[in-house]
Amino acid sequence: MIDTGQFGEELKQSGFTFYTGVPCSFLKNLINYAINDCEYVGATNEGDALAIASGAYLGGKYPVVLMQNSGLANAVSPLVSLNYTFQIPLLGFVSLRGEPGIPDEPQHELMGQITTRLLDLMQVSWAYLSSDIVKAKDQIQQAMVDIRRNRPFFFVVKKGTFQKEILQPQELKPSSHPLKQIKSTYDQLPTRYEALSMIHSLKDNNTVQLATTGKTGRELYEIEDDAGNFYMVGSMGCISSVGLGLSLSQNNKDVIVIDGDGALLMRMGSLATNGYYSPPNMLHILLDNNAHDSTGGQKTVSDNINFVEITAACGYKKSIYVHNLEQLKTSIMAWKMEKGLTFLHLKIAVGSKKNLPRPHIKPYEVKDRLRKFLNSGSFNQQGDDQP
Ligand SMILES: Cc1ncc(C[n+]2csc(CCOP(=O)(O)OP(=O)(O)O)c2C)c(N)n1
Repeated sequence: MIDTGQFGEELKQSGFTFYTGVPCSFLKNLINYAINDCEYVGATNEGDALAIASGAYLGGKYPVVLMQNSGLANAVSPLVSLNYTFQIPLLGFVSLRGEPGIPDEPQHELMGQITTRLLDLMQVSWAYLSSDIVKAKDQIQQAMVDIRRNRPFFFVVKKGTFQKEILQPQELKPSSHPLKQIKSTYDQLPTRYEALSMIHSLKDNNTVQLATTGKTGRELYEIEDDAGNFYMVGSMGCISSVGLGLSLSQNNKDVIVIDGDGALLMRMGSLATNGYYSPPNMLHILLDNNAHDSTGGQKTVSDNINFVEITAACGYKKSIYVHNLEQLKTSIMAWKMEKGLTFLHLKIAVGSKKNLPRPHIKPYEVKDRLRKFLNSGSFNQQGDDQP
């Protein structure tokens, strides 16, 4: 068995201090180590964990993601369309429940058979983690080869690999009394382009704008391509988790997440994680057209959802319904002064700019440019380029 503390210290030496994931009993000792000795963000879903880790990477960290192999299925979308596409590396640990020949629960049987094939199919490099500490330390260095090439690397972890690590008592975060402002008058329904233009007009050099999948990113690019912008492609629903990882890693930057109703509804569990970790430097703006506009305008169920109540209940410090562009402007300006994790809900019209181009810049170039922008500021040297 591996001495978990010693292995964790080796990871630390290699630059890995930021962990996120969803627990598995096979990994609990490493998770306990991460909670006790490092920064650990407990995600609600393994896909969100990958997005949180990716945000932390943008912010200059080298992240570790922990998950059960059943959760690898939840992680497929960001692995293939975020990490692969943007060339965002991370170190993964996935347990091998249902290992062929070892008795386990029926729900793990098939995933146990296909875990490594699934990684192969996704073109993710992997290795079975040795239970010999000397070999395992060596394996970390081998994994670094892929990480340095901006590719994820996964260790597949068998039962009984890690020695016991006792979970220290954890501090509980008391829930706060959020400020809520609900809908109180009619909506102006600006276009998405008008809303994005307003958001972008208030951007300063200390601000990062993360735009959700589809036409939001494309319209933001059309308004102005900027080193502080990130245009999500694929990985629908992951943008606020990327924002969470980034905000926690770069607390001197203002992080503005621009979401769509379809995307937010797809991964609504992420709101609970955002609210709990509550980075004060994150502003989450929902442009809600009650439609999957980017794919042809099919209706979402957002008209039935009270996002202000939900985000407030999840622990956002302020949740505000904004009825028009003027209120959007004053709310953003107020947030820049007061900070605190804030959610703004704006109803917009369906439709987008005609002949909308796609970004000419490649996703990995957007990522490289953003990392450079984030980590070159004189006030922020948190970024750790060690590996
Ligand atoms: C996992 C996944 N499912 C589906 C899609 C296809 N898709 C791309 S954008 C989009 C609609 C997004 O809707 P919304 O977030 O409301 O933004 P809008 O297009 O209305 O601006 C869909 C379904 C995708 N990229 N990823």
